[in-house]
Amino acid sequence: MATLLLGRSRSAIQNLLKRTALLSALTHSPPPSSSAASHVGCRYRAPPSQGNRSLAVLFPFSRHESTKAQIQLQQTHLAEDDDTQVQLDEVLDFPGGKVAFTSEMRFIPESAEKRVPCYRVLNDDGVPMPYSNYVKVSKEMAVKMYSAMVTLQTMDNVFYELQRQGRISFYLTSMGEEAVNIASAAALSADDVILPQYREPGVLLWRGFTLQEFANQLMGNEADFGKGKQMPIHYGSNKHNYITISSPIATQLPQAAGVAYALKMEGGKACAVTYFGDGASSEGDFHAAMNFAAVMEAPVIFICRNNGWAISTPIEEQFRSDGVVVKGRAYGIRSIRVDGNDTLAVYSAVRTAREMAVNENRPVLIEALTYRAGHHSTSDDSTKYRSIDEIEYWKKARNPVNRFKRWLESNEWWGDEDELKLRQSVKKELLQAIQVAEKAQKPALEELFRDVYDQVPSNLEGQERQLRETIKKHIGDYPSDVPL
Ligand SMILES: Cc1ncc(C[n+]2csc(CCOP(=O)(O)OP(=O)(O)O)c2C)c(N)n1
Repeated sequence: MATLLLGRSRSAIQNLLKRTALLSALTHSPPPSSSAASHVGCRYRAPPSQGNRSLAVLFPFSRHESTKAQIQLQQTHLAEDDDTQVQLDEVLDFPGGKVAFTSEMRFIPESAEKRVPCYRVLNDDGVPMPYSNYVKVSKEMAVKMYSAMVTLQTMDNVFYELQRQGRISFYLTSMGEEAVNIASAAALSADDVILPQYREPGVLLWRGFTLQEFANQLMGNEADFGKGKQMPIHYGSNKHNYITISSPIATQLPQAAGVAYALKMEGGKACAVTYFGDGASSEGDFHAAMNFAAVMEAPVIFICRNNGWAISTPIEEQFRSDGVVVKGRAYGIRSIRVDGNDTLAVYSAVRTAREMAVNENRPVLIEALTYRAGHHSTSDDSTKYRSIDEIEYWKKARNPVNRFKRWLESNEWWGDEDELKLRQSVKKELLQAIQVAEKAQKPALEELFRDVYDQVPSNLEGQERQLRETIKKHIGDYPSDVPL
C-alpha cells in the first residue's frame, strides 16, 4: 500500500510542478475557520488569521510570513534570555527570508539552560496533576483503553512464554510501553495510515486485529496475511491501514512523509503516523523524513518512543541533544515532549497533534518518554547491560498500566472483579487462538516464490525446481505441515 501511495504521490508531484499556481494554492491553504481543538483544554489554538500579529508570533507559520513577524519573533526570544545587541530596524535579505543582524559575535549554545519539560496529566500514583489540561475521556473510552492495555500486557506474557517453550522462533514485547501504544492509537482515526517500527502492536490491537490474527502471524501459518514470509512480530494489515513492519530501522520514517504527502494530495482528512525508537532517531532516514515532511508540509505525526535503550545502547550514548524533541525545531516542526507512561497525557497530545496535522497540513513531532521494561527481544538478555533494580523499578513503580488503573479506580469505573474477569477471559482467548494457529497448516511451498514479482522470473522458477528435487531426495526431513 505504501508503494501504491508513494507512486501516486510521485505522479501528483510532477503534475503539480507543471501547475505552480495549484502548488501555491495547496501550500498556502487558508487555515480552518473553526478552532479545531477548541474542546481541548490545552494551549494549542487553531492558526490565527493573517491580521492577528500577536498570535502569529506565538505560532509562526513554517514559511516566514513577513520580516516584521520574523523580527518580532526574534525580539521576543532575545529579550527572554540575553542582552545581545540586535539591530532591529535593519535586516539582511538572503534567500530564505530576511533576518535582523547583530554586531556581536555569539555562537548559539549547544544546549538550552533548561531541558524541555514533559507534559503529564496523571502523577505516578494516577492522581491528576493540579491545573492539568487534557482532552477529557468518557468512562466507556477509558475502560476500553485500559482493557486494551491489559490485553497487550497479557498477550506479551503469553507469547513470550510461547517462544521460551520453542513453539515460535522469535518474539518482542512492548512491556512498559502499553500507554504509548494504546493511548496514541485511541487518539487517531481509523483512516490514518500507521507506519510502525515493531514495538507498537497495541495500535493494531486497538484497530481490531484479533488475537487469532496475531497468533497466525507468529506461527507463520496459512492464515497469516504475510503467508509466512516474515519473521514473527512483523505484522501488517491492509484492512487496518497498518503498513507491514520491516526490520531495517527507520525505513518507515521517510515512507511516512511520502504517505502523508500522498494523503494531502488526495485531499482527505487523514494523516500518516509513524512510530520509532530513540535509536532510530540516529539514522539518516529520520533526518531526511523530518526535513521532507516540513518542507512539503506533509500531515505526518512522528511519535518517538524514547524508552532509554536501543538494545544495549543507553540514551546517554545515543545523542548529546536534549532528547529527540528539540530536533523538531531544527527542521521547522512543531514538537512536544510527553510522559509516555501517562495514558491521558499521550492521548491528549496525540489527539491535538492529529488536529494540527490534518487541519493545517503540517508534521508534528511527539517525544514520548518511557522505558523498555522487557528485554530488547527474545534474542537479548538485558541484565547483561543494565541492573535488575533498574528494570524492577520501572516495572513496578513506573508501570503505566497500574497508573491508569488507579485513576480508573478513583473514578469508581473499575474494580477487582472487573480486573479478574478481564484477565481470565483474555488469557482463555489467547490460549485458544494459539491452539488453532498451531494446528493450522503452513502456507504451501510455492508461496515461497510468489508475491515479490508480478510474474515469477525464470531464476526463481529455477530455484523452486531445485528445492523440489532436494525435497524428493530428503523427504524424511521435510516438515509434514507444509503442503508440497
Ligand atoms: C538499519 C538497522 N540497523 C541496525 C539494526 C539492528 N537493530 C534492531 S533493533 C535495534 C535497536 C533500535 O532501537 P530503538 O530505535 O531505540 O527502538 P527500541 O528497540 O528501543 O524500541 C537495532 C540496532 C536494524 N534492524 N536495522
